Amino acid sequence: MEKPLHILGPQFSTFVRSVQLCCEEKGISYTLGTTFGEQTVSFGDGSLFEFHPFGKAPVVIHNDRRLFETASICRYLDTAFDGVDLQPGSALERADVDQWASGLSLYVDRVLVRSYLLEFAFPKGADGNVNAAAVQAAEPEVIKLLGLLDKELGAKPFFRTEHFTIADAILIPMLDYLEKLPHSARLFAEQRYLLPYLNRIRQRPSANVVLG
Ligand SMILES: N[C@@H](CCC(=O)N[C@@H](CS)C(=O)NCC(=O)O)C(=O)O
Repeated sequence: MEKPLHILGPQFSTFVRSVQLCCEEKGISYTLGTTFGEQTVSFGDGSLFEFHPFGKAPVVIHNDRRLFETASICRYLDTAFDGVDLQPGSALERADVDQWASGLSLYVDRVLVRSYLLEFAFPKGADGNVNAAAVQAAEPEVIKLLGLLDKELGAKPFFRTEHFTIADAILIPMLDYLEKLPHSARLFAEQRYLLPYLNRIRQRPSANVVLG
C-alpha cells in the first residue's frame, strides 16, 4: 500500500516551500515538518545527515525512499503523480524549465537567500542585530539579479511558459520573502513585471496555503 509522502524540513525554508507548492498544485496529499517517525531534525546539529548526504532540507520520503535536491524532487512529484503538469511536454521547453530550476536553486538562491535574506532571518550583527554593512554590500547584486529575472519573465503570465511550472515553484518563495522586507520598494523599484507576477501567483490556492 502507498505510504504518505513526507516533506522533511522546516516550513519557513524556501526550498521546502517549493516542494510544498508542487504538492499543492498537483493535489498530492502530504505531511510536512521536521519530524519523521521518531526522529526530529534541525539545522546546525548534524541531524539532517541521517536523511540527506549533504545535511540539507528538504528531503522527501515516499514509499520508504528518500529523495533530495528540490528540483529533482519536484520533477519526481510531477512524473509520479496525477494532476496538472508542472513541466512542458516538448523536450526543449522541458529543458528550459530544468535549466531555470537549476539556475534558480544555485545562483539565484545564493544571491537572494544566502547572501541577503538570511541576514534578516538570522542576523549576525552586533547584539543580534542585522549586519547593516553586509546587507548594504549585498544589495547591488540583489537588485541586479532582480533585473535579470524581470527581463526573463517579461509579460508572460508565469516565469517560463504560459503555465505554472517547477521554475515558478522555486522562484516564488524567494520573491515572496524579499517583497515582505520593510524596504522592499527600493529593491523592486526598477522592475516592471516581477511584483505583478508575484501578486498573481499569491492569488492561487496553493500559494495561499504555502506562503500564508
Ligand atoms: N541544493 C539544495 C539546497 C538545499 C538548501 O540549501 N536548503 C537549506 C534550507 S532552505 C538548508 O538546508 N540549509 C541548512 C544548511 O545549509 O545547513 C536543494 O535544492 O534542495
